[in-house]
Amino acid sequence: MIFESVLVSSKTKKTAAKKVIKKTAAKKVTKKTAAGPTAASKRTKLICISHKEDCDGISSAALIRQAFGGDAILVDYPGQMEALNQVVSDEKLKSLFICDLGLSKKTQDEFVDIMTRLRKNKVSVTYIDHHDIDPAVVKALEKIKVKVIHDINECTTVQVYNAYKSKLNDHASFVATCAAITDYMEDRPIGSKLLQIYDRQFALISATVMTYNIVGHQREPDYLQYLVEELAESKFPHDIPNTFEFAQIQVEKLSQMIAKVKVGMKTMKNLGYMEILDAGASGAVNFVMGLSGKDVGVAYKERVDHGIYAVSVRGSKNCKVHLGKIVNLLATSLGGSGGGHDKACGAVVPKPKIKQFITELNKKLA
Ligand SMILES: [Mn+2]
Repeated sequence: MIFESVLVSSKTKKTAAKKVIKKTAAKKVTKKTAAGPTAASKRTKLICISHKEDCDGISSAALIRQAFGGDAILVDYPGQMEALNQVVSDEKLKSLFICDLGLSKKTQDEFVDIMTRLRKNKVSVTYIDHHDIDPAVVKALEKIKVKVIHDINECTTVQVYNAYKSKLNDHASFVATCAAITDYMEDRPIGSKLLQIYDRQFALISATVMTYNIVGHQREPDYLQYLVEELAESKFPHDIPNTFEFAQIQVEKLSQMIAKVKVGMKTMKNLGYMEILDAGASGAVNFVMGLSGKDVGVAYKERVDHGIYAVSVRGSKNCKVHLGKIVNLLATSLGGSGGGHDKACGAVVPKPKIKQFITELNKKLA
């Protein structure tokens, strides 16, 4: 869902970036960009770099595309900086949007550096996000005239919708509603107003089917691009071929996961935990929390070639601590990294430290 700092092979990442660059180059001029003969600069390209792992990231990219045209580059957290470093040397780049990609202590300085280079080249940059951010970073970005749209109380797509309503059609409010649901933010001031426009059950099933299609196609960058285009063209999820059939396959896999968690989950005083062998940790973690009866669930999966565990952590409504902050400090102290929201976060932990990570986390929850 949210700050899943891990995942997806660099192979997939590179393919995604390459393909988008090619596509963009072939198009030459981005939609709706006035590039008359009088234009002083040869910069014409508009790019949106957005989060590829959930409905909020994909939907943000779709609404930016509907409002401004241009192309999307879809990335996960590890691929974020690589994509930014790639666009910074693109001499055609005129305008850049960065959506739903939170920053961490580890990435924020490099991020500001890259933004500074873009601004020196007169590239217009808009950063739209809802993840916790260091106020000093916002200051630094505003100083170099990066437009920052940031509200921790609304998901990114809702903020995109709110900022560019006049350039969007009516259906965009539905795209934003689904994104808000997926990010557990449909109860926020703007999000809840948008949800009221639609039948709740209709919005829920649409958001859920979209989410299963996004999660199940993480290794197919062309399909994710296709989803961005279809949403930008105001298609409902059920009007995109085979989405409901695909969602059915995903729910079958999830029901098998419930059975596996019941057997494999272990508990400590303050948390439930489980190593996941054959699926993503983020798909299992809610079950680990729920079925353990504890207020915190931890699921982790080994990335064999990286010597690390990709860890997902979830807290229940009763969980009173800020898991993102605790996990950030703990993972960093063990030579890894991590962070995220109060009740949903992720981490990368060196393989030999995973047991220590769980025991220490259990202690900090006391
Ligand atoms: Mn989001």
